[in-house]
Amino acid sequence: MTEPTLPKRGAVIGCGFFAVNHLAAWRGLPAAKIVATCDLDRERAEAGAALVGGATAYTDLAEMLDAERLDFVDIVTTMETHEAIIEQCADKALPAVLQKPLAPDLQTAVRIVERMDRAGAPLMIHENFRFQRPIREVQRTVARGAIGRPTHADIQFRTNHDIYAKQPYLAETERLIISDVGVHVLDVARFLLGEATSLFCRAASIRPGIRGEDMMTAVLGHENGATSIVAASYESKLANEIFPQTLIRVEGTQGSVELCPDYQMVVRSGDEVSHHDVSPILLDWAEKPWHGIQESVFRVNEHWLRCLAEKMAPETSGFDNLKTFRLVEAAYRSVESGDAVDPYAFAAIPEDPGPNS
Ligand code: NAD
Ligand code: 89V
Repeated sequence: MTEPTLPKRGAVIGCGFFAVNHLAAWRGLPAAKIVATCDLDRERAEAGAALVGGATAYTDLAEMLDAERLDFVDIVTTMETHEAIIEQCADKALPAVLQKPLAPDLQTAVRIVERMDRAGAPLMIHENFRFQRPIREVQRTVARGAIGRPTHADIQFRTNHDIYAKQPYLAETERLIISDVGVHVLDVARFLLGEATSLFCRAASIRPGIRGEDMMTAVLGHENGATSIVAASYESKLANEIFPQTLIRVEGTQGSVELCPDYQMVVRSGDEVSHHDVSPILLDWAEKPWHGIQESVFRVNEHWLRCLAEKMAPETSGFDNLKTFRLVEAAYRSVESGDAVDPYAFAAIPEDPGPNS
């Protein structure tokens, strides 16, 4: 008789604004059990523990890592804390999921990925835009050849939603939209069109009183010959506010696929046009308009558990996300210089040595 598969024992580090979605998503996955939460703020740690039920709340990471028998940790803290937290997890060779952005800069991001690799501990970056159902459907349409060879993509995240209300740190950070949501849409560009060999980016700071840039437009040249326009804005006063939706159009030699407002996808394949409702599932704990992102959190967690069980590299492994993060860094370099940047020439990053390294 095969042994029943015991749930993987996890801990969530960081129980602030977004962690509520991680905790709710873990609660819905029987293959995992969150046995501990940790936050510097005791009230937040205890609220997180209560959300999953039966977990122990800690305010000291070292104490939790010593006291608990864990199979993985899920780190939901802001980027400036990531390297120190990873250091402690790597010392225990603990598999870790780490929220985006991987780090404040590419050098730190490389150190984090290499530290976990040296520890032999799997690392996945919680980069969830590519796990959103509508974006998966666009990618599936392109991948199955419905539009022929991709030639162009337009990927736009434009909003005037008050993101600062729940994430006040965003108003203070020097690197704002390219780091915060540019990392999402640049990852989507890789997901849809593959690696980029050139990048030109412009940015602007529109909203009075914020420190960083809140508008970005990048033009990418991809290895497959396609061009993408990847843009994001937190100061777009549009007639139809669609936060947090990403609008996408991919054109190819045989047609096109468009992700339109309200999760409506239109495909032209040859002379045939079809319409598809690719709305995210509204999970029982989710609420609009965040439900698309919330479902993607569930999908990321599901993927992580499968990777742990099957000992396979996550789709958004640390090594993979370095390729996205290199585009973030290249975008900042391009904004600064006013020139296009070759991401490959601009910075070397380590390749995944593979499972038997
Ligand atoms: P937050 O500041 O609300 O919460 C972070 C929490 O981590 C705080 O409560 C803080 O006390 C705690 N913390 C910091 N250092 C710690 C340590 N060493 N040990 C224990 N606890 C520690 O931040 P947030 O808005 O929840 O964002 C967290 C991360 O999630 C950010 O990187 C953000 O970019 C990301 N995020 C992702 C998405 C998405 O996946 N689409 C959406 C929003 C935010
Ligand atoms: O999804 C995120 O990473 C958030 C955003 C405001 C872009 O939704 O920071």
